[in-house]
Amino acid sequence: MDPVLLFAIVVALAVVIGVFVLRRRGRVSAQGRTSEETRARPETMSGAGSLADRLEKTRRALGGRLKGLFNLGPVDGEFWAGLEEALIAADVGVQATAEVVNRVRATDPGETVEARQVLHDELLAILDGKDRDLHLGRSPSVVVVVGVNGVGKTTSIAKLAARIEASGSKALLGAADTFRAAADAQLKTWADRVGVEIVSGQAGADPAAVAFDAFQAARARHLDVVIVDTAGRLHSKHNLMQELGKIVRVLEREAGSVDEVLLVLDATTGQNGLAQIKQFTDVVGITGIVLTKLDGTAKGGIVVAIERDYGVPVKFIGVGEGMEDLIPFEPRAFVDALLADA
Ligand SMILES: Nc1nc2c(ncn2[C@@H]2O[C@H](COP(=O)(O)OP(=O)(O)OP(=O)(O)O)[C@@H](O)[C@H]2O)c(=O)[nH]1
Ligand SMILES: [Mg+2]
Repeated sequence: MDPVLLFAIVVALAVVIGVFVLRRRGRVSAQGRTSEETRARPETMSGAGSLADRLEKTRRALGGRLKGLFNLGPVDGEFWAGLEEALIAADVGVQATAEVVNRVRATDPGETVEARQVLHDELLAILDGKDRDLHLGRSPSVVVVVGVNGVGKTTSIAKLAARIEASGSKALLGAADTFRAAADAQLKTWADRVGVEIVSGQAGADPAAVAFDAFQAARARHLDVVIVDTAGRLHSKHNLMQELGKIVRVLEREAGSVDEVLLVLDATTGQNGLAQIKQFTDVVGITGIVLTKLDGTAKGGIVVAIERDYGVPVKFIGVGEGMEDLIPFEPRAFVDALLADA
């Protein structure tokens, strides 16, 4: 090839790559100057193992029951009763199960293989079409993470921060759990592992003040997202619930709005955990759910009950204890995984 032409191609490539890198940096560091909404939906990270592997317990329990139904018998009364039982056992919920089974029945499938396909589509129809993006507006945008004790708030925050950093944005963690001993040390350990900054307060300090300080620090350092960890609390603890309202109000006043309030639910608590959605929504508006510990339960069908009965989108699911084990919830992949053994 003509050396001059080769030189021109190399220069053109260098310019294109340079412009791409600069534009990317500009987007990340344009705090406070852009009103354009950025949507942090980092592409699916590949944790170890497939989604179907991580959902093994649910998959085996639900799939095992369904397999018998779909492979053996005819579409008769026993088949419908078995289908209902299998869905309820997977914690799809009584009402959602009745709805799904009625819809499958209404298509009058002649063969079990048809019923399987309709079941797949009906489960997907309940979950599909919801907005699951993490909506991060101006910088620093604010994410507050709430939930009862031990559901996985702190761990999920670390995983979420890792995703945000991997997508090229910068996160800061606010340790507003000043209630539980050593909660800030736990968050600090995670922050060090992820490589993000953390702002914490004295034990017993006003959590709203810590959240405020964290937001101020993120703004001063031109970071993109501040994620605020909060103490686990039961809805019956009136003072703690009021305190949560205060954290959100203070952040709203300071930041203009809180971009996301994520409620963390532990999937292993099954239907019992669902009341938490209403309890927390009554105090702070919930924008999405992080459903943790799906790897440790045979009741993964809970996702269907959450979305049908409460209409709040599950934005992320926790499928393990590692840093990469928080993945965006994708309905099709999820339903495919649920029925993989059926
Ligand atoms: N298997 C599994 N374990 C998880 C998952 N998410 C969190 N955990 C574990 O759940 C336990 C509690 O997690 P934390 O993040 O401390 O929960 P928390 O909600 O912050 O707890 P408090 O601050 O005490 O209310 C830890 O042992 C985590 O490793 C998950 O998706 N799968
Ligand atoms: Mg915690």
